[in-house]
Amino acid sequence: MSDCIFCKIVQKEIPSEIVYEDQELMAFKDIQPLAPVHIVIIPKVHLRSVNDITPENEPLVGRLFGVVRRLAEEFEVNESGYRVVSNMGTDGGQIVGHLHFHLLGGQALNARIG
Ligand code: DGP
Repeated sequence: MSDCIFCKIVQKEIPSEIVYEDQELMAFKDIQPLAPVHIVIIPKVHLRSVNDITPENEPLVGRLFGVVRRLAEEFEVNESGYRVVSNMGTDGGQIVGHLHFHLLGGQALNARIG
């Protein structure tokens, strides 16, 4: 998608602090961190949100969660705890229309949702 910020990050047209990359997945530090550890994990293929996940790409999303687990270890929040969030649509507060998961940790997070 030519006008998608995260597709531009995938294409390296926009610089980002990449912390993981393989053929299908990428993870980079959020530009507006909400916690000491705030990493965005995405599939490189342009899916708009969780709503776009089909049986065909479920294995990819499963693998993405394996990356989340490894990043939690690498950034040393696996013991203390962390949160994985995917915002969807207007009410979900989604700003960037490319499926992504936030990995947040490094401090006690407010348990309240919304
Ligand atoms: P949301 O769509 O509400 O789940 O949040 C999108 C997140 O993406 C937000 O926390 C900020 C981050 N973000 C937006 N643009 C960029 C960018 O150009 N670079 C990086 N690293 N993060 C970005």
